Amino acid sequence: MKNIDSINHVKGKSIYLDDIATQKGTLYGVVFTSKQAHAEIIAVDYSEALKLEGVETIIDYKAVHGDNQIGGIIEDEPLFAENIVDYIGQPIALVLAKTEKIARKALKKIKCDYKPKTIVVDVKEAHEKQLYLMPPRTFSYGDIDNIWNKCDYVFEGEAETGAQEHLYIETQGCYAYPIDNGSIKIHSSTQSPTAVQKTCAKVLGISMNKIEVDVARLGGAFGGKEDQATGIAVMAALAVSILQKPVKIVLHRMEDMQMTGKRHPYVSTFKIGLTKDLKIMAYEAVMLQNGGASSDLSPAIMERSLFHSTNSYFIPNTKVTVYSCRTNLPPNTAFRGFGAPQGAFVIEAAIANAAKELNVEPRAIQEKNFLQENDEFQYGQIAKQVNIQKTYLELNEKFNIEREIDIIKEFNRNNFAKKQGYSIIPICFGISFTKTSLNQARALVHVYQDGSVGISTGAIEMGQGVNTKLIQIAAYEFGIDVKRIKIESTNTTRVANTSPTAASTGADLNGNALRIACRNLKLRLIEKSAEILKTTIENVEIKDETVCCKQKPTDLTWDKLITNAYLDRINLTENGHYATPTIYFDKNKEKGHPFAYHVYGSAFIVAEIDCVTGIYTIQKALVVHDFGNSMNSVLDNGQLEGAIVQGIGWMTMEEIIFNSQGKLTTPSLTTYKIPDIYSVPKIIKIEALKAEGPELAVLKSKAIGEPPFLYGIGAYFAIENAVLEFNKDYKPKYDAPFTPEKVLKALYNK
Ligand code: LUZ
Ligand code: MOS
Repeated sequence: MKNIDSINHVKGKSIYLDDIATQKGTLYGVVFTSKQAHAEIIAVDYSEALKLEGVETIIDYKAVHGDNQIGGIIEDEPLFAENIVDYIGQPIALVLAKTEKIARKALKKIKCDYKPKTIVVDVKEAHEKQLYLMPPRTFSYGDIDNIWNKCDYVFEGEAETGAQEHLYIETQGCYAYPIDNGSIKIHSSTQSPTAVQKTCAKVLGISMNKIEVDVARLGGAFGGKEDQATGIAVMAALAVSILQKPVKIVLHRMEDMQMTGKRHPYVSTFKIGLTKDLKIMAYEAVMLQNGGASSDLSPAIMERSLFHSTNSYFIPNTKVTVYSCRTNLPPNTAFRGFGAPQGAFVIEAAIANAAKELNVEPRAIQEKNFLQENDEFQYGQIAKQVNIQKTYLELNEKFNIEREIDIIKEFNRNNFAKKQGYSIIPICFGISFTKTSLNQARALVHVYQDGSVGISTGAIEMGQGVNTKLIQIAAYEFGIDVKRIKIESTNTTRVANTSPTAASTGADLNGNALRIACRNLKLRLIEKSAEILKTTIENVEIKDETVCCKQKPTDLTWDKLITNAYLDRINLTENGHYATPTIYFDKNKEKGHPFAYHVYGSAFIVAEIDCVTGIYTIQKALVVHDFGNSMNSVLDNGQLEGAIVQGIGWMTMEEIIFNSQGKLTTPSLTTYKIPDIYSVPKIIKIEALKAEGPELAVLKSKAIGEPPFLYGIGAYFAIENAVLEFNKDYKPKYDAPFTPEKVLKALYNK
């Protein structure tokens, strides 16, 4: 089944937030933000701005009647700055005017006096000064202290990964308006409608039932709207509550890039110990996460870095610590992979480093240390249905990797000014929110009198195709055509207390809730069918829109059945609730069983560099991925391809630079480069591993959103290996992104 939105997307007919017809009298909100990265606010003068014709009002923290607080996990983030600003782009006030143009004009007339304070941008400096957003956390396993002297080889090094801009096509935005009796309706471009609802209620000082949040779809999110859509929505709702008029805020691209947080950059040190036969006996790492000015989702991201710090390997002795450092940057936030790519990069760097020192290929180490069935993860979960070795072996077989490598060696022998490099990157990603309580969902299903079906869940469609999967699930459960089913917008009055659509769990959680709702409703329809057909329920099933009795179609069609059921006053509405079974985690011990299952895969990545310019291309990405029993391979392959390209972008060309004053010097697409059609791998080939999917994946179809992002890590090492082909004396730095400038230096430096 194709994505249900694809035709309308291509025609430009799909409705996004900015397409919603606005009501007469709608005011436009533009955010006035800090121009200093760390300062005391001495005075803000709105008087000149307020004089402008068409400016309605300007609100700041003084207008907040509830709590001026939007921090979701830790309450350390004001909606509007009060006396102190902590980063450039931090909201200070909201200008409301009749048009966006007037509001922007007014913005320039606001005067703000600051008294500068010490700015910290660098994560190492923050660590030295012990500026932390929260206490550090450590995962340990085995006996790290007494293992080093038993290792034949021990290597130490550093690894660094940069930030990444989400660059969702649709920028952050919100449209809110008063409805009856002091209630407010909010259209928000958010992954987390309940977070918007709850935080609006808190800031406005009203109850959650007075806030209705509705989301049709997002033009991309990638984690950037898990938490950071909330602030914008709350500003709009606050203005609505004060003015009792509709208010719209849509950020400009450069505003969005300057105001919002990004993927956390990490600076890490590692120590790895191996035996003579390349078994990794010990691994120790300390990771510094640059969290920005407030904690946002950093505690959860820190946690996922720890969970994925050994990637797809079993290492009998480990100790990994993450420090979340407070700096004067916009609060960094969720981004596809959520700390896992950062954690996995460090172990892959450690392996690459050991391999280079020992003069073996990294794959010689990788393949000796793959996680095996019933191994224990360092957090206590026993690994089941482990497919990493299988994907690795199939990668070698299906794509004849030995031959691929021979071709590369041949190429390198025959070329001086061009070199190719390759890498193999295995992945392992745990599926479930690491915070156990978030692993729940609900679905609401109506069968209408004409046999058509309406479904609502808490899932947000952000281009990933979750709505298509949900329709497939309902069609499958009812035994009817997908054309009968409509998926409604995500709305907090229809489905409440939703978890964010995040952690790759959207289809699993909402799909399972939907299955439960459909099955319970279908049970009543089966009972009714049995009664009409004068048989017992075991004999009855619905297939191809027809009730079958003992596997033979009867003349009781779906339409007739629904008419009968309605006239007989049978309840044609059902609500399903799903909570992932078996998962738990004990934070005191840092042990438990946090994930429903894991996703595995292996990729072979080939890079080619031009040794005169430092410019490179990614020639190939060959992948064997563990989809389980994919319920939609078109969508799943699309997610996989997109994730690889986004991962490659993070590892290669996407470079976020803040200067020492905390100013973003790459706030637009002229200075921040993301992969385009020329920079995607020339060849991407994907093979699905033949393996039964786990019970806890919806219809055994494994989660797809984030895991394949980690394949991008392979691009870094492929480029590095190409550099080493040209410059044998190059000392790898494990400093991503590996931009063409860095490659050029690497080619000619000792
Ligand atoms: N969001 C979250 C996530 O709140 N918890 C998670 O574990 C997670 N994992 C990946 C992406 N977003
Ligand atoms: Mo996410 S990084 O699953 O919002």
